[in-house]
Amino acid sequence: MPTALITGITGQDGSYLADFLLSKDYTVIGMVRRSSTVTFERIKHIQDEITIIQGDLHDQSSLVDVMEEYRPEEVYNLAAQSFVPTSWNQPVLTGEVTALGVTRLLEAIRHVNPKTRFYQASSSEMFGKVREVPQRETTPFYPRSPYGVAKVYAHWITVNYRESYDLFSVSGILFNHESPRRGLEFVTRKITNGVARIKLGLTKELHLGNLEAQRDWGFAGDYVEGMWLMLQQEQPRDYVLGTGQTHAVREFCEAAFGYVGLDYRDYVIQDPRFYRPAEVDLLVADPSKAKRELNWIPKFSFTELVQLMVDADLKLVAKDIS
Ligand code: NAP
Ligand code: F7E
Repeated sequence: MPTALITGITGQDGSYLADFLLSKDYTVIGMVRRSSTVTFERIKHIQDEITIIQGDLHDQSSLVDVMEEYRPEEVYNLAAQSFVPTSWNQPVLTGEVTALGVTRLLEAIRHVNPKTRFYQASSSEMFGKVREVPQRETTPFYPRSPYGVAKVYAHWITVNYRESYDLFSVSGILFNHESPRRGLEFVTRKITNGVARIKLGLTKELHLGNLEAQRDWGFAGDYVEGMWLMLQQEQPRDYVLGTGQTHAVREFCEAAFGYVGLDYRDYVIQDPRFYRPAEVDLLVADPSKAKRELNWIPKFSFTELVQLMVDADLKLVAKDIS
């Protein structure tokens, strides 16, 4: 069976992708960076079925070693400094990992085995101050954060290595995708976890930033299948994945609080601490190329996603206090 290397396996997407590839009988190698405490919360249920190895996108030799030792047929580069606000506080680190890290990995692939198929986790944040609505593969980029800028570099280096060295390297331009495994600082999870804590009496308020920003939110489990499909095509091409629906943060609040019988206006406080130096106001995907060529269609609706996340957080918080 094929071997796949996943960088960022301890993250939200890495864990769902590992679940998915195991279900297809892949040998899964997960690259993790060294840390003083274990960060395997999202993959503890499959820890015995995957091989964990140390490596870091900062470190070229670690990437070459991993490629030489495991010779994967497919590499999914999901590792990144992925939190947009942190990219203003740590812009150089964000560029090192999220942008240059991709070149390091592509170089390792080119030297060790140029037949390796490569997936780059690109982002709708590249569209930023959008030039057209909805956004598709040909929409010009206008990133609005150091994170978005780094992802634009990573996108073009992926395209460039395909065109320069004939690598099978593809860029999946994914719109926001969420789940109960989403990091707690991202707005959807912050809201659903806040709803659970309020409902169960642990707190009375939830501090958020800009409630008017609109995002195209889907379920992460649907999106990892799209990543895999991109690497199974005859030709390497780039694809947008999204639902084609957009909702404001305010609507997410309304749905999440409403689901447990609460009115978000009684609990949500708009707090300037969470405003960004430059905002991405509106994102909505045109995923028609992925539908046409990959037969990829997201299965979860917005309401189902909100409810899935609130239910999971209610369980989690209840367990924590029991
Ligand atoms: P995430 O939960 O933040 O996971 C990021 C992963 O990258 C973690 O496993 C992290 O390891 C790892 N990492 C960070 N720095 C590293 C380094 N220097 N070397 C090796 N690994 C490193 O992100 P996600 O939501 O799963 O997203 C996966 C990828 O898709 C990211 O590249 C993200 O930018 C991109 N993306 C995400 C979305 C979305 O809506 N989720 C949309 C478009 C694109 P630790 O566990 O040690 O921190
Ligand atoms: O913010 C607004 C905030 O941090 C969404 C990453 O996975 O998706 C993600 O980036 C919106 C923004 O995600 C709060 O201003 C309001 O407009 O959940 P987020 P993001 O910045 O869209 C893209 C596609 C990626 O590639 C990234 O890696 O919500 N917002 N109040 C808030 N956001 C946060 N985090 N916290 C608030 O309190």
